[in-house]
Amino acid sequence: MNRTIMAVAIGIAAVGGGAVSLPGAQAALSQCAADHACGWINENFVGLSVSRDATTPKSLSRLPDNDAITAIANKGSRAVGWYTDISMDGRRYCETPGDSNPNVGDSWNDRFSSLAVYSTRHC
Ligand SMILES: [Ca+2]
Ligand SMILES: [Ca+2]
Repeated sequence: MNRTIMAVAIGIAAVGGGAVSLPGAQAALSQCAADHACGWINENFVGLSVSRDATTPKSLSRLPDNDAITAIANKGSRAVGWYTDISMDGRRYCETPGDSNPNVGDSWNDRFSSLAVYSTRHC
């Protein structure tokens, strides 16, 4: 146990300079409740913006923070599609149940505008 803690501490020190520490990131990911799909405006799950039940099919035609989402998680039981345009249009980033991504990357970052929770576990 002590060896594990030491290893984690060294890992954080090695990363250094990062905007967000690992303990902070874990706390932020936990902001997303069980059975929900969540999006954060900053990487490493900082700045929770949207949290939607992801156990029943539904859609959200406009995200509360348009073109701002950087980190996403799906703690629901169904696939979630994050769309680059409003009303489930444009390109789609698919998250299956249990997926999370602290930074969706340059081609998706700050582009999501709507989302859909599907009736299936895969998009
Ligand atoms: Ca962002
Ligand atoms: Ca967009």
